[in-house]
Amino acid sequence: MSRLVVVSNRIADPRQTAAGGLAVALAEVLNNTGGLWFGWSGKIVDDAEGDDVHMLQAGPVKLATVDLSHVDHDAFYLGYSNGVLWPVFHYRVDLADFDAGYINGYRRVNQLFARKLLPLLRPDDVIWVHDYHLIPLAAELRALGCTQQIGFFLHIPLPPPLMLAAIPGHDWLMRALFAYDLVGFQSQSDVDHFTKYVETEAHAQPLDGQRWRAFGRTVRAGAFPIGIDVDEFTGLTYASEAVEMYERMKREYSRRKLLVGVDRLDYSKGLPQRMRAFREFLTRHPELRSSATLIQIASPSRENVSAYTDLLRELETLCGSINGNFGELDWMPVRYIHRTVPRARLPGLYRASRVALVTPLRDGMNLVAKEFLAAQDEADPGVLVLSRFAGAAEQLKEALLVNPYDTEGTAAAIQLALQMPLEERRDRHQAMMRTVRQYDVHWWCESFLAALAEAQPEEKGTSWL
Ligand code: ADQ
Repeated sequence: MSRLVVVSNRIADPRQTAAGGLAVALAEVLNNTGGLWFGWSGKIVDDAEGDDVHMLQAGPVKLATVDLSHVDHDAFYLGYSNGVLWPVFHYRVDLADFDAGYINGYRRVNQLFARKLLPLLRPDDVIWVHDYHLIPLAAELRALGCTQQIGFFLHIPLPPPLMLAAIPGHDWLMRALFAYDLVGFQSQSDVDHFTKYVETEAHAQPLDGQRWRAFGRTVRAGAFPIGIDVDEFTGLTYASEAVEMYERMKREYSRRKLLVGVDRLDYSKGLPQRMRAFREFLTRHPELRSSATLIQIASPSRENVSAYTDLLRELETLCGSINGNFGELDWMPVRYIHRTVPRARLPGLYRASRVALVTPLRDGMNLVAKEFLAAQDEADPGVLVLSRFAGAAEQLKEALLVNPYDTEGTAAAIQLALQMPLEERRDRHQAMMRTVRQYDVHWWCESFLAALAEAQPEEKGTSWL
């Protein structure tokens, strides 16, 4: 079995349970193959220092990290990755900051990663690169002579070709995908956008519905919807921290139904739209008002990118005005918490909630939707209200699917969810859990790596760039 090398911007120590499902799943494969995980250390240093690789042995897995200089961090991470690619890939061209210097920083860091990773590689390694920060990594590695199999997985959506074309340098970026042997997306609609782009803008030749040829290379592309580790999450649900949380919530809200939202504070998650829909629900259903409370947890995220500060202010204002207008002495409709809740407690909150509001404007997948389902009591499960623009909506068809821009439609779904009879809740939950179990994070890992193994490396030593 070949050794697996995972490359991602941030790495997690697989020995720490707080790391989450993805780290756990990757750690399993890394453990089995005595693998290597390479990424940014999370440290920002003065320019002169930032060139060493830090090695750490975490059980059978090797962790290798590099520091970034302030200049590189600003241009690569805050600039191109989160100021250009993140907004445009989430259909928010209006929020993109197309500073000409960013792309150089982005390329510089990808070159740094390639240069530092190359000496650590063995000839039969299989390399799996993750996410939008590292799209050109394979191209940089190939330029240095790397001939190993390299796969790429995009955790966020891929927008349609015309939206991609708004990015200065989009042709360079998309061409770089052809340095991979396999490119994986979250959903079929992302694959369709890829297909359309490469066929129209790059004049790639479709080979068999799964592979495309351009720039002297063949790339395979497909949808590999990411899942959760159901057993791990169920384990967390019935461990003491989550059970304590569940019991506390049940006690405190014994006369009310809980609605829950758990997100990073990000404009893609549709938080103001969700609050407006909840306000609409409260306006339309005075009879249901004091029987429901929305707990919204929004963990701080990328606070040094300006679009995020604006969002924070908008959300605080909305929550304040809803509570001011609808609250009673003994009841506040919204509890908004701008902090990260420890992962071990979340399942308790999910289990105590009757409804989850997962209403992003655009989302690659959204794992909160799947985690909420996995934490429910099968005999008395809650209801998932899910945006049709989350990748998860392609799989979870039995959710109450909503258009988050449609305030009234979402408000109506909230009312339906709160009043849904037990039998219907059970049927929908059972059907969705079948999917969540079948397409779990292990399936995701195995099916991606199997497809990568099938995508034969070709044109050894092909010149690139
Ligand atoms: P994210 O945008 O971070 O991830 P999501 O999938 O919802 O979105 O969450 C990832 C993890 O973070 C989940 O395990 C969730 O429980 C946890 N989480 C989210 N908000 C939290 C909070 N407030 N407090 C504590 N934990 C929280 C990106 C893409 C997604 C894609 C994932 C995985 O944007 O579309 O599903 O990667 O591929």
